[in-house]
Amino acid sequence: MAEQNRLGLEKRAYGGSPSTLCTGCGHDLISNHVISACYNADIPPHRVAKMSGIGCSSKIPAYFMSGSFAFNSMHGRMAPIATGAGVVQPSLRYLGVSGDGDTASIGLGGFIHLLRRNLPICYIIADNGVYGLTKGQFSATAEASSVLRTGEHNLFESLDICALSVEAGASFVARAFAGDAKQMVPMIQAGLFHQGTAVIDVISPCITFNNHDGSTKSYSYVKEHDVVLQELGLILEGTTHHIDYPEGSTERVDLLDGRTLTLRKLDSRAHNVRDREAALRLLHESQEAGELLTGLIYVNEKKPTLQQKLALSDRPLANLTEVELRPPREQMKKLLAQFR
Ligand SMILES: Cc1ncc(C[n+]2csc(CCOP(=O)(O)OP(=O)(O)O)c2C)c(N)n1
Ligand code: SF4
Ligand SMILES: [Mg+2]
Repeated sequence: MAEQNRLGLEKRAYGGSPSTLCTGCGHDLISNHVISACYNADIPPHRVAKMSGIGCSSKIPAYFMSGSFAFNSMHGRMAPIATGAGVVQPSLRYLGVSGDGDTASIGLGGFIHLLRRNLPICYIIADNGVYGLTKGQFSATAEASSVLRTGEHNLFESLDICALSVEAGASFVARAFAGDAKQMVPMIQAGLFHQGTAVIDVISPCITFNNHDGSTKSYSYVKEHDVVLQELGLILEGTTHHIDYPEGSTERVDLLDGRTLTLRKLDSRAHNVRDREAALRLLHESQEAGELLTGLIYVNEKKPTLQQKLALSDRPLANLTEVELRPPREQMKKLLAQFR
């Protein structure tokens, strides 16, 4: 019999439709990592809502967990639609997949406000530096030094999604490489169990339009420049875990439902993941040095979520009765008095 997780589900219960992306596209690796992350962390597929926008990247949710809720929205509109869904149905676990074009160009306004509000969602950006679906134009995350396959040079400075997210008040900011399963699986799990918006900027090479010399988002460029900050691990609720790392080299991040993310520092810089200023400095310095830094860059476990700020019920709006929804008589009187 095939192996099962603690819910009694086989891994194939976490699969989706066959991919229609180009063979070798980094986005297909992301789908595989999501499947492993959710299967290993015993997440019931029917309690997940998959959100996306438009782009090759926004097709990713079709390739995992067919049994989940899903909303494939308009280009750049994943953030506001997820916010609406999260407010009326807070009991689902939200998993959003967007592209660098979808998030950092047309959807930038909505993205920034999602971060300010801290909606609980694992927000993956499949970042390939181009608009893959519309045949490979530069996106806003392409480095100024980038050259297209056609020889066209990028005219503009790049926008760093991680630095922007830290600046905008995101409570979890990470960067990863789609080709690194060891890093991606616990990172997605942590993003799903983080209490707030978890931004994961995943460098995901576009094999067709941006995998040549001159690209800073090709498989070979990432492998040469990747500087991994930490080795990540996830401790599940109810499991005992022995950490045999040397004293002081490990940090823990508290997540929902008794889960913990462990970070074993690999980089010689003693980066404190809870220091916002240091996170920005680190990103700026590493960019200057030509490094591609991956790992957990910033976390704030204490930032209240949108639901907490608005004191919303954790039950879906549709399940609340008329009596529960009606304001109390005294409140109603006070409200009406304001209009007299
Ligand atoms: C309102 C609107 N404007 C433009 C487009 C055309 N369009 C479709 S996908 C896309 C960019 C996709 O790039 P990205 O989000 O980086 O995804 P990728 O295909 O690279 O994974 C654009 C401009 C559209 N569908 N809708
Ligand atoms: S065009 Fe690029 S991003 Fe789109 S499926 Fe092909 S390789 Fe992937
Ligand atoms: Mg793209």
